[in-house]
Amino acid sequence: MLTETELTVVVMGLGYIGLPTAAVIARTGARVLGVDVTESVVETINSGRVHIEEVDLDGLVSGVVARGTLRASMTIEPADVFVIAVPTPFDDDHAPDIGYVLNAATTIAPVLKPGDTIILESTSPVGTTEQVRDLLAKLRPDIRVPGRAGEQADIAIAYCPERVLPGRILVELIDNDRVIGGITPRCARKALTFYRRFVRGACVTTTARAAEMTKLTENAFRDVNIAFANELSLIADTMGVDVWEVIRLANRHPRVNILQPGPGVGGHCIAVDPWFLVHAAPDQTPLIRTAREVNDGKTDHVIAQVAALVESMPGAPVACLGLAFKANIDDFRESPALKVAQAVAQAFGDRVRIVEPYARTLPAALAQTGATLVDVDTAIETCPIMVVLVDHDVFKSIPLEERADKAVLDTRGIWPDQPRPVISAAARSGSQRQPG
Ligand code: SAJ
Repeated sequence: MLTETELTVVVMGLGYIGLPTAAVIARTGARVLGVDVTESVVETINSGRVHIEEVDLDGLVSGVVARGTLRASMTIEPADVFVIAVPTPFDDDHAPDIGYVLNAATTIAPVLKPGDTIILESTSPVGTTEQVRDLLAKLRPDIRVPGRAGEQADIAIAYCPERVLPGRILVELIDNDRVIGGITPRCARKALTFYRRFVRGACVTTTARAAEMTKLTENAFRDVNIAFANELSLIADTMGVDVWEVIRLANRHPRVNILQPGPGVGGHCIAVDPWFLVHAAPDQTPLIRTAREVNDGKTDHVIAQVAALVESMPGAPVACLGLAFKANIDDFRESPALKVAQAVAQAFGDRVRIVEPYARTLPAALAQTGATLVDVDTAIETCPIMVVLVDHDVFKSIPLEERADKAVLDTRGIWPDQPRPVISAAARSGSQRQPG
């Protein structure tokens, strides 16, 4: 039996999931090698630093690198367990691209040996783990893969989706329950033994296909429920009712729990994963597809609302509060706030002041428009129009007396005491033309 220090683990992909996962496993005493295709990422980690912002990750990584239990490299090495945590983007037709997963499997193949375990964590279309198995079987005909040679397989292959929330990754990696889907039950049990080293939550085993669909289901569930809230916000705007008050009141019902409307859904998960289901079963997914369209449409609606408000006050500077895809993080991927700020800046140029405490400089495309990055106090002093795009704590803390005389469009409902903006019905409903 392996002792704590003898287990060797390779984590493929050192991004938002791979790096925290590698560091948490290294903390258990296992010897972990993180493999990434980007040289600067490898160098940064080997010097004990991090290339992404996540609460407490810097301290953890510097500790495990200093102890020698975590190293990074661009080159694969043999190991007992291989964890694949690479991106699975989609193309323009919303077709999932599992190329990075298959590349990772191709990289692992030459160093595989009997007894090894391969675990896919990347969000993946149903059937991907079997495709990994088939690819490994082709590349290494000398090794018996599971599900083909029955329980006589030489290696174990499983799917175990990550489900951690950015901003709470290190806590949720330990505390969340894990769904572990094996190509065979024996594969699932092998992977379960591995997760038991660092997971405090329950570890539940199933098939690889069920685990793959479970992950997609979780994020589609959230997307559909946010779409409901966003649709409510459009109805409430049309009727001149405060949507956040309606939701607060409706949620007093014991079986109602409505989520929050916003400027759209961002991040690299919830705005992406439901398409994997739509792509796989287009005729069975009218609800999931419509939810995606409602959430993307909400961003366009907000852009039109902001344009109408800014046009109604000629020459007045406008502050866009926030660029991140959600509160209190520095992640701008697929951010609706960024999309709104970009469109508004494109239309109104140097009238636009951006406030983003999590950015040191503006993204290049925004800077080109003439928009400037300012701090929150400057925005309050200089901008009669304020648009809340992200519910960062620092924005929530602005008291009414500092914004009472502003024309405010609050897409996140952080200032319930704000007097309603003096904007036309057309602007409320976002029915004016798009800017630009
Ligand atoms: N949002 C709303 N209204 C809400 C809740 C969220 O508009 O009531 C927006 C956010 O502002 C953001 C987007 O939705 O733009 C997504 O944010 P999120 O906090 O809902 O989720 P993510 O993308 O940070 O993380 C999700 C999580 N999945 C679920 O909650 C089902 C996380 O557990 C997953 O690990 C992660 O996706 C992932 O990697 O798949």
